[in-house]
Amino acid sequence: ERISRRHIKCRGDIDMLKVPLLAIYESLIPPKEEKEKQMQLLTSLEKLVVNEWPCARLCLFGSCANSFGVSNSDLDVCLVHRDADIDKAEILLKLADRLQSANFQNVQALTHARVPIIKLKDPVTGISCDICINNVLAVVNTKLLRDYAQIDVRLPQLAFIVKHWAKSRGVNETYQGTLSSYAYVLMCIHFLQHRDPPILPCLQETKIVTYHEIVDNIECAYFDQVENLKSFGSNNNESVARLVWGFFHYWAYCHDYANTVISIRTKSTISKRAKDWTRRIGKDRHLICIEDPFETSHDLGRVVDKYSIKVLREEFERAAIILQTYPNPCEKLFEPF
Ligand code: 3AT
Ligand code: MG
Repeated sequence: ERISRRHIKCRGDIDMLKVPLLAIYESLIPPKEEKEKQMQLLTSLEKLVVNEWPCARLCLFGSCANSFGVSNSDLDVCLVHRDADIDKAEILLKLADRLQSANFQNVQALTHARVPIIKLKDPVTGISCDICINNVLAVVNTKLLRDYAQIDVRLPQLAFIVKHWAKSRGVNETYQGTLSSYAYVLMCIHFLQHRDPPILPCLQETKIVTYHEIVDNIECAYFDQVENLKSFGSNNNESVARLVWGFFHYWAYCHDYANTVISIRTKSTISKRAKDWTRRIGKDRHLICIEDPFETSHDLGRVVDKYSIKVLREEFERAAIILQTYPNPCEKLFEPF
């Protein structure tokens, strides 16, 4: 059945869904005042941090800085300390103490997490925020995503709709074995790189490198002059409606989960065998493999287990079928699970 469905042609009237899907996209874009509030919070946090650690700075990362942030997202903040050998737990505990004294709410230091963070809520703006330390790779992958978003507006349109779908359907919870927002955005980029003709290039595969950093011994290099690539996808005139349908159809019926890795780093097919991502090692199962664009030994799919891979693939299929067959699919597509 999977094989035969692979070749299903998109419904003839798919482009009619462009108007309602774009209306959903528009409704998710944060209003200008929200950005201003985020900056206000960042400024007050930075004052407090610089006061204590004069050589530290704060950087935004994640969806508040990668242009894939919907309205009311949390703020992801990274404290960048020049000294790489600092004791992160010690700084986090001291910072948590200062934040509490400064009347921030729900301040929690999670020093034993894989990425140690402080969680807090700002009573002035109502924004929730996570602060981590020296997570410079996340700051760099945030820039990469932001640069991709500049190339073709169909990427942010598709990604907002996919993120909204994933949150509505309960498949955006890494602690329950489904995927992070970051992983979904990488899947959107990969999908648009593989349209025919392609809508996005592989920025890490172009001959010219205009951005170069070495972070935690990992080379991060790519072409970041994206204003020169604004017409890259102009030979492809697929509407966002066709792409949303195509996205779900692709992950439901076309991707070879057993053998191939999802990557945005290169257009060549990467096999799971080549990365030795074929067996379960400890908790990591590699049932869906999504390569981090810079930390290439990192599989973002490793949180997915035997049960949640089934849930994910059934959700992709459900979405594809609804878009293919319902006269007014939008409500059903985003129906809470
Ligand atoms: P939301 O709008 O908050 O759902 P987001 O883009 O902020 O989406 P996350 O909160 O999942 O995404 O993650 C925040 C950033 O942290 C995104 C990315 O720069 C980085 N990040 C998240 N997960 C990973 C990971 N597994 N490996 C490397 N970087 C990651
Ligand atoms: Mg976030």
